[in-house]
Amino acid sequence: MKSEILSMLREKNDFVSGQEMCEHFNVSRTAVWKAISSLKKEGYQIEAVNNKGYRLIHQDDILSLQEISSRLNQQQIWNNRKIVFLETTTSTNIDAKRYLEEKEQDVLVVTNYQTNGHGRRNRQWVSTDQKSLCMSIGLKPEFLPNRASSITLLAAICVCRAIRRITGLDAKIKWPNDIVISGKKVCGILTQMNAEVDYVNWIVVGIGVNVNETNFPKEQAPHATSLFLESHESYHRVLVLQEIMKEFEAEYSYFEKEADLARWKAEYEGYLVNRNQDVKVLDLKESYVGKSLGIDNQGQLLVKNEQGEIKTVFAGEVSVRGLYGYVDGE
Ligand code: BT5
Repeated sequence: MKSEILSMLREKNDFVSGQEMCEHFNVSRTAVWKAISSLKKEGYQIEAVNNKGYRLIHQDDILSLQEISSRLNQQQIWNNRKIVFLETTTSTNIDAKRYLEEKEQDVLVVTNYQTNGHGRRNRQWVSTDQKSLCMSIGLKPEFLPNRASSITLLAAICVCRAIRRITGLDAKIKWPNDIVISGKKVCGILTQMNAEVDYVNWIVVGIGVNVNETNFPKEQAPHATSLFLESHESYHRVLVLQEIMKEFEAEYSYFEKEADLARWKAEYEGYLVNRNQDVKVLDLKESYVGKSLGIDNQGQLLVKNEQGEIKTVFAGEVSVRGLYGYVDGE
């Protein structure tokens, strides 16, 4: 009930009487009072005035199960689906995987602090307690395994839109899975799956966004940035989460029905920071320099090499070294 009370106070943005809450939720005054006290303990500032009721006056950047579920419920996002919130965890991707191995239900895992996050090929993803957004969307999809890599591109579009809408910053995508602002990485996406040849058991889309970080460890500092560092404003991580989920839920319902990424190709290419830029493709077999032209409908990067041939680069198979500021994996 706490999350419903929170939604009500947020929606009204004014005093709500205890009586109104009792009637609305069909509970006693004591139950309302207990829920309000508990919200206060979690850090919400709720004003109580005789004959007027309760009002939410200020909100810090609180990430909690109530906060997440009340925000998502309010917008009819992730309805009736599982949300797991952990104060601290090693990796939300691991938690989501574990959940999907045991249960038949989609899951959203969010944490306040991720201590051992990872990127592709077991690279490290660093997070800061109470400042970073670390979330994993775990799904039991109906599509074939060969479409899984496209989900990363879809998620990148969703994050890009969300960041642009909330901050007004010029967020771009570095193919396939980085969101960058002013040439620095602000978000990374890691998609993992468990599949048979023709069947996906589960898929996890892990998203790490640097939200309110004021600095980064020495190794990341030259190439990493946060929404705060770029805009000099701090943001509620739950708002970033909510906007990403709003986008993801809407787009994923199309994605499940469509055969490829044609619907999103133009938008993705519009955000592509490496478009028409020289890139260095590092393949297992070869390495070459070329111009990145955009993506095909499967989400593969199209690169014109120095001989004028157009090559397709598969997500996850190579790393593309953009020549614009930071270098992947170094
Ligand atoms: C990624 O891998 O960028 C995917 C990151 C996914 C993180 C999320 S958080 C929630 C979920 N749980 C997890 O355990 N993971 C997911 P990749 O493209 O391989 O990039 C990794 C590289 O990014 C590292 O080698 C560093 O150079 C750099 N890096 C690490 N932490 C960073 C940060 N906070 N901001 C910017 N760059 C970072």
